[in-house]
Amino acid sequence: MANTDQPTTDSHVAILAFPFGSHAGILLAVTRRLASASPTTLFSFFSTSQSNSSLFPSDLPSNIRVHDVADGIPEGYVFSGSPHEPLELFLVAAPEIFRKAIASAESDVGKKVTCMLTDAFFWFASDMAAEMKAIWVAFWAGGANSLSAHIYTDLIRDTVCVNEEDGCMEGTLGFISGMEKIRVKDTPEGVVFGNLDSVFSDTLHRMGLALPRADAVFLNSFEELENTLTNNLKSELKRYLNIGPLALLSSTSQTDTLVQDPHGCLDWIKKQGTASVAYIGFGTVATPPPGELLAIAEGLESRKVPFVWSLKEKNMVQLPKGFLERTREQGIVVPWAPQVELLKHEAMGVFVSHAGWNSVLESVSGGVPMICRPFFGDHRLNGRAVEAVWEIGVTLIDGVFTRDGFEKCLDRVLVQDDGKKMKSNAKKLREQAHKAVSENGSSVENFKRLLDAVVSTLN
Ligand SMILES: *[C@@H]1O[C@H](CO)[C@@H](O)[C@H](O)[C@H]1NC(C)=O
Ligand SMILES: CC(=O)N[C@H]1CO[C@H](CO)[C@@H](O)[C@@H]1O
Repeated sequence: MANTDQPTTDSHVAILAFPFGSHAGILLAVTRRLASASPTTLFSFFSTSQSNSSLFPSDLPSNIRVHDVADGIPEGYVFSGSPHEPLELFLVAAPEIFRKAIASAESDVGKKVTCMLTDAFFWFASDMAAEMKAIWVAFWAGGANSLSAHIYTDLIRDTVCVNEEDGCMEGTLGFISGMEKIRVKDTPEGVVFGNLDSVFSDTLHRMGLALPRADAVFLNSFEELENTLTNNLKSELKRYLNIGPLALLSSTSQTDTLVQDPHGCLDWIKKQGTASVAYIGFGTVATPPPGELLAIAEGLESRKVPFVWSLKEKNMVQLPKGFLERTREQGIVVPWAPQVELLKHEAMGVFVSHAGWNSVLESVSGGVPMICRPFFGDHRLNGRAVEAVWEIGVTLIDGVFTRDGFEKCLDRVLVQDDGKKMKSNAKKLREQAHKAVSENGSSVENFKRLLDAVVSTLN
C-alpha cells in the first residue's frame, strides 16, 4: 500500500551502504546531491542502525528515506577479536539482509526499485539487480589504483608470483596501463599476498569480476589525477565516473553550513606562517603503537615544527612526559580536528597521514604534501602513488615512524628543494581538482552521467 505522504515518485532508488569506516557517510553525501538534483525520485537508504546513528540523518530531504538493517551478528555470537570479524559477518549475511529490507521498503511505498546504488563491495547486487530488473550502479570508496588492483586481480596473480615467492615483491605492475610505478608489494592484502581465502579477500575478488557488469561505477576522485588509468578503466567498465573531490563540492554548495571546530584549530592555524604547519591525523580506524607516537612527538619537538595533532583522548597518556607543556607555544593536540578545512589553509605545510583514500584526496584538494604511514588495505598503494606517481610526498622508510626517519621526512618535505617540488606538484593537482568540480569540469559532467544512470527508468 502506498503511503499518502509520498512525494510523487517516478523512480525508486535503493542505496545499499557498507556500514563501516567512512563508506556510508560518503554514500549519503552523494545521495543528498542526487536527491536534490532529482526531487521526484525516491531514495531508500539502507544501513545498520549503528551506522545510521553516526550519520545524523535529522535534516534529510523528504525524498530520502533511511532504513535500519540487521548487522549480521548471530545471536549469542562470541567475537574472537579479529578486527575484520564484524565486517565479514556483515558481508556474509548482507544478501539476505538487503533482500528482505528492500522488499519491505518496496511494499511500504508501493513502488518497485528501479536502481540499486550500492557500495562496490556488494558484488551480489549484480545478480540481485538483474532479478529485480533494476540497474546496478556501484560506488567504489577508494581511488583508481586500488580499484584496478581488484579488477585485475586474476591478471596480477597469473603474471606475478603469489605469496612472496622468488622475491618478486619489488617487481612492478607495468603490464597494467597506468600502474607502471606500482610495485607488487604495494597491492592490498588479499590480491597476491596475505590470506587470499578470507571472506574479505574473496569479496574483493568477486567484486573485481562483477564490476564490468555494473551499469556504472563511480568514485570520489577526478580523471585528471590519473589520466592513463582513467582511460584504462573506461575500457573495462560500462560507465566509469569520477565525481570528486567531494570535499571541494561540499564547501561550495553548502556555504551556509557552519564548520565544526570545537577545539579552536582554525583560530590557531590562522596565526601560523605560510606552509609551515604539520597536521597529524590517522583517521578513525588506525592509531600507531605507543613507540611510534613517541617518535612523532620527539621528531616534532626536535624540528620545532608547528603542529596540529589529532589524537584520540585515550592515546594522549602515551605522549612523552612534559610534551604538552613544552610544546604549548609550538602546537596543539586535539581529540578531533576539522581536517578538510585545515588542509585548505595556506599555513598547512604537510599532512602526516595513514594515506586512506579520503585523506589523500583531501590533501590533494588543499595542495598539501604528505608523509604517509600506511596501515592496511589500500594505504600502501595510495602512499606509493603519493611518492612515485604524483610526487607530492613520501612514505616512511619501512612504513613506520622512527624518530630519525620522521625527522628526515619532515626536513625533506618542509625544508629541502625536494619538498618545494612536492609542494608545486601538489598545487598543480589542487588546480586540476578545482577545475574538475567547476562549470563544465570533468567531475561535474560525470555527475550528470551518474544522475542519468540512476534515475533513468529502464522498465
Ligand atoms: C560551458 O560550456 C558551455 C556550452 O559549451 C559554454 O557556453 C560555457 O561558456 C562554458 N563555461 C565555461 C565556464 O567554460
Ligand atoms: C530510519 C532511521 O533513521 N534510522 C535510525 C538510524 O539510527 C538511529 C540510532 O539507532 C535511529 O535513531 C534512527 O531512527
